[in-house]
Amino acid sequence: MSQALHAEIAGIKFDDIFLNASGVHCQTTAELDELLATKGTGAIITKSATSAYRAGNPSPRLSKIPLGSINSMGLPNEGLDYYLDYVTTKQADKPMLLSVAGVSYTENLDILHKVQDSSFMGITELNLSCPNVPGKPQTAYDFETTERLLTEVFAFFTKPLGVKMPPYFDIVHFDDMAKILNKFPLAHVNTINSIGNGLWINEDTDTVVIKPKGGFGGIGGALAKPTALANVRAFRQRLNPTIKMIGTGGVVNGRDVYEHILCGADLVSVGTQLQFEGPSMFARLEQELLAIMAEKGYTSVDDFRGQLKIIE
Ligand code: RRO
Repeated sequence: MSQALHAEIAGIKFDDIFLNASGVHCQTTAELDELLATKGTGAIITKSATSAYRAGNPSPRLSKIPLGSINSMGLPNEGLDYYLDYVTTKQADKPMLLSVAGVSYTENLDILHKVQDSSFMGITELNLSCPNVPGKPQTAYDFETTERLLTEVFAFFTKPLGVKMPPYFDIVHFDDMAKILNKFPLAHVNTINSIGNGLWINEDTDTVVIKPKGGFGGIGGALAKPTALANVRAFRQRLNPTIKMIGTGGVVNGRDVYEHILCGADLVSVGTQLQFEGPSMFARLEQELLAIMAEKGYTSVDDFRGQLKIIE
């Protein structure tokens, strides 16, 4: 815990700014327990839950690639009840976020009704950006459906709710999606999910490296950093200040974390690097970030959040 690294979302206080990216080290209660006990995590988030257990796509479904990872996990998870039970019964000294991801429009509504009717009072994050379910496009690339869904959701959902967004690559898309998101009392926007449907080829065998979808999968890790920073920056410039931001994508070291905060992130989540380095990574990132802050004379993340300079 560090007083320099703090954040607040929906009135919930975070004593550190790091958490896992949903999907990494968070499918089982054992993994979640481990993250809760890890020095450096200020919160944890569950694997995105569907209504029922899903085995996910066939393996190999995740591969390390130079400068990152490619995955097509296919939403393997233990089902909503498993994660709801965990976040409502676990005694924790850190906030626990519940990630949910229906594979259809109505499943999203059904899941959120169940969360609304539960005793869970923490932050729910609606994943609008799973790139890997065969035949199911990412909701957040369909702007009309996203607006319709959020309108229906906020008609009944009164608990803190954030959204996980895919990367956008066009300024008009930043403008249009921010206008939609600003219509709702969102607790936070988390950006980015993996860069959908990349392809990596093994040089020795001329073969793809993951089995599902003919080798297509979401790209994460260092390769994703410029896109992640652009999305954090673009949304921070456009979203209502009441909507907090979780920056995700391309974090390997403390400098990457620092840059996410410069672009406007309140919390920073880490996926690919956590997958390959393990939870001890968080203490390292914290040390590296604090060293950068000390060198620059900053005593709190508030001193530089959103303070990216541009060339006039
Ligand atoms: O499970 C996955 O394949 C997956 C999901 Br739900 C997601 O949101 N992002 C990702 O890279 N993989």
